[in-house]
Amino acid sequence: MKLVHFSDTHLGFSDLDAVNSNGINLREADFYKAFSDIIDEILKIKPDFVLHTGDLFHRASPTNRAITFALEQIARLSRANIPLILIAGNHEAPKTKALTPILKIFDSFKNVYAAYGQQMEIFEFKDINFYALPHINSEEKILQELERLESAIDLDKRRILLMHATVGAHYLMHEFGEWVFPKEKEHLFGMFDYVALGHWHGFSGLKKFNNVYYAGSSERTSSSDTRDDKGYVLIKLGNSLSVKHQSIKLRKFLKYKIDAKNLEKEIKNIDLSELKDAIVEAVLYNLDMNLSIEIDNSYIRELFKGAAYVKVKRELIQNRDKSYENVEAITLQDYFFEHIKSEIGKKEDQERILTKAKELFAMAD
Ligand SMILES: [Mn+2]
Repeated sequence: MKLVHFSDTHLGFSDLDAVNSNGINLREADFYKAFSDIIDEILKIKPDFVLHTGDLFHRASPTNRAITFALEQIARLSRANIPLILIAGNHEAPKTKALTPILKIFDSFKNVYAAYGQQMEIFEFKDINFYALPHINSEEKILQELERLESAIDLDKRRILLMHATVGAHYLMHEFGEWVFPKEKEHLFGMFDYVALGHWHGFSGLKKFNNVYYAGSSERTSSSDTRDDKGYVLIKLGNSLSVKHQSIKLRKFLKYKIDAKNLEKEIKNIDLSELKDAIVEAVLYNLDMNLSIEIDNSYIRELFKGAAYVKVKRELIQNRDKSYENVEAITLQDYFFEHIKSEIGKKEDQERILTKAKELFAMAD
């Protein structure tokens, strides 16, 4: 039996101040592409089942574009008669009863089995059962559902558990409403052929068990996520379990550290062929205030021509040995003005910054 497990596709996520040629946020479009790339792969693999372990959508109320896209893509699986088992994650689960869960849109879909109703669902097939535990807001209700799960396990069939949770402190996402799986219930995992987890954005097999896996996300939800293991998991269930992660191709994220005092020389070392369609973070370091004023962001962006987006970050030199005596005695405004005078050499620059600073302090008063 072949299964594909993917997760955390966050449709509707957008980031950075950049749009593509269709006027759609560049990163939002990247997430759609990652999703359709995975669906393309699944249609080639033709697995017996597909699992999605939550955060299909980035929000509980996604945009029309995100909803339309999801419907089109899931319909491709449905038409191919590949059953999809789906659970709600913390991002798409409504926090109040007043809101209809978005995953309800799949109710009338053939071959789609979605658990989103604040309770565990069991989807039964001929030789295999799927125990689908969606994100549940109430901690008390979760524990009840775990009890119900334990007593409902049918040991005569193959068994898959789907959850969107943090298992063990290492996988904490530090997000509002995330669910930490109770340690004293971890023995349950041994009762399943495979435990499909969502929530953590990197592919990961849990060391303590040999059948518990996070599929990871399909794209990067932040520029600090430099992992390349974005894609899906291919599972073979036979006499033993085989789990293999397949990465998909993503837009490149490139980071450059540039010594501002040696700008000309540093620029020459940049490999321009690498840049095409990449998202670039250019960190200018060794900057003093004068130099920072001289180097314009548009100048830096021009240097990385061909990149899809360039973010310029500046690191000013910290002057640690400068100390102000009697700091308490002066106002923040005076303290700041003193700082400007001591840091900016050029008189006219000094005047310009002081004028602007006075204006801003007046506004804040
Ligand atoms: Mn997520």
